[in-house]
Amino acid sequence: MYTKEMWELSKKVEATRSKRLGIQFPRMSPEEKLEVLNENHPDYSDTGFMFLKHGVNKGDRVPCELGELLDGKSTTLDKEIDLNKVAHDVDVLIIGGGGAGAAAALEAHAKGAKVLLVTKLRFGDANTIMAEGGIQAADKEDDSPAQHYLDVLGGGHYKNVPELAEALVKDAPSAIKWLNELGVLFDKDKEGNMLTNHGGGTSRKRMHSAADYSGAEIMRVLRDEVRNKGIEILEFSPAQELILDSEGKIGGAIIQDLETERRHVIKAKTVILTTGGAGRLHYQGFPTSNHYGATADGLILGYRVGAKLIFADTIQYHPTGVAYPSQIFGALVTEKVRGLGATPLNIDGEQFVYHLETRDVEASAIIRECNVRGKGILCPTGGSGVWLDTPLIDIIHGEGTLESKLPGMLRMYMKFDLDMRKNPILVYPTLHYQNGGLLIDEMGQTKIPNLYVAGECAGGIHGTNRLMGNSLLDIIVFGRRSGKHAGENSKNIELKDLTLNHVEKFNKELEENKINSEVISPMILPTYKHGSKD
Ligand code: MEZ
Repeated sequence: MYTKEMWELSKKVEATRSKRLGIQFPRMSPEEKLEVLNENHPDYSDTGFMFLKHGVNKGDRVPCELGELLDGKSTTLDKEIDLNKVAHDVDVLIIGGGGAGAAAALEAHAKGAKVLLVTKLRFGDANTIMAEGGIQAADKEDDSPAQHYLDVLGGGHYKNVPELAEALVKDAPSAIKWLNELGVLFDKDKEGNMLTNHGGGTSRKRMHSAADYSGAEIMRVLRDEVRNKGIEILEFSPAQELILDSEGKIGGAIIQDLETERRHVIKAKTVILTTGGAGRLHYQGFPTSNHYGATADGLILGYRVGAKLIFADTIQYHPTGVAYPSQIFGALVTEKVRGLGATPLNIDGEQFVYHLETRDVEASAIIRECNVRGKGILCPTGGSGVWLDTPLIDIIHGEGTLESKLPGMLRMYMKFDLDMRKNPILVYPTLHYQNGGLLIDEMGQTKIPNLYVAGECAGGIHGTNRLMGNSLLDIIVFGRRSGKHAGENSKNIELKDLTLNHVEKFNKELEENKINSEVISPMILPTYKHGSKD
């Protein structure tokens, strides 16, 4: 519920509405975009980053919180692990239980491989299930993968690895078809045609959705399918370290059972890392839309065996996180809200940015409005935000639209006696996604033989800024590609003796570089202790 003062301020939104209706706010020129990014986006700040002193990315810039974990120590240095005592021996080990892991598991299984999926929380507890707005695919007549490709590159500041962006857009129509046939209930018209929307930076309406719980719907189906196929799953079993064999090929992983705290050796001919993002590291003090387990585990595990990071210093701050009420501070307000026409407004009820700029530009404009121009609305619990004029949705598309297209959003705000259909909501950027990650090729392979990465912990696909709906897409495209390739590849692999020598070598390199950290990594679970910065 708003305070009296906030209700008063919200009247300005109503007062300016008729004047704003039907008028499109101008998009920024390339020069204006560069300026707002340089001066406001957290990625462009001089603070909040450090330079790595060791490993394959020595000299590269990473967020401090990630750097501290990359500088951290492995729990396996105690040498108490007997690598000959193998708990599971599989062809394909998948580490991570979100959409990419599930898609990879299904495809590897279809190749006849023995698959094990381990995940640190429950299967499905991942950013996939929290994704709301949709998944992109150019499968309509007025669209094409080539058009999608141009949007992906434009959004990514032309830094994308071209082959990865190409694979993403080319596989997109078949990814939707696959999901649809598996049973995902996409939004359709009466004739059964898929309904699609715009997202920020898209030149065509190609966002396929399931109301505003698209990720949950996709995860529901994938999780069922993995279980139906009888694929083995170990829950509450985070990976602590990757194992190599004496030839330097991937050989498996050490996992820990969170309940018994016992460690187990998993021997595997191929490993696919699908551990997701890093929002729970709260870079630069930002709140996050991410799930509890998003602590960059895959980046730490991959880096220790020598896999290269790309664009690890580019983070996505979703323009519209909840600024108020504080109980849901940082939660996602899906871009679909703006896709349906809601516009951001300042304290005077004036629009200050086109509502569908790419995410980095949109977020920067909101940060500028609040922190530089002083035109944000102060929240009684701290910080500030801008209005999102959500009543516009029903005004533009007709009564009942918001309720039918954004039921989750409506319910979330109703819990706090705020009706988005009648009242604007307050938003501010929230840490949403890591644009970069471990560098892969078109089949999801890293340079470490038989180590694959898919989903949010992979890097290069989106350049330095991902567009809405291309994450649900990449988990399917690269999950499937890596699962197929690993499943097939595993038939020709013979593992030699397993070893953790690389961990000792890595530790030695830390010591040589005078890095003497007490931090243990991967982090596994974030702490939210009283007095901590998060
Ligand atoms: O791709 C995303 O991050 C997404 C769909 C988010 C959203 O705003 O709903």
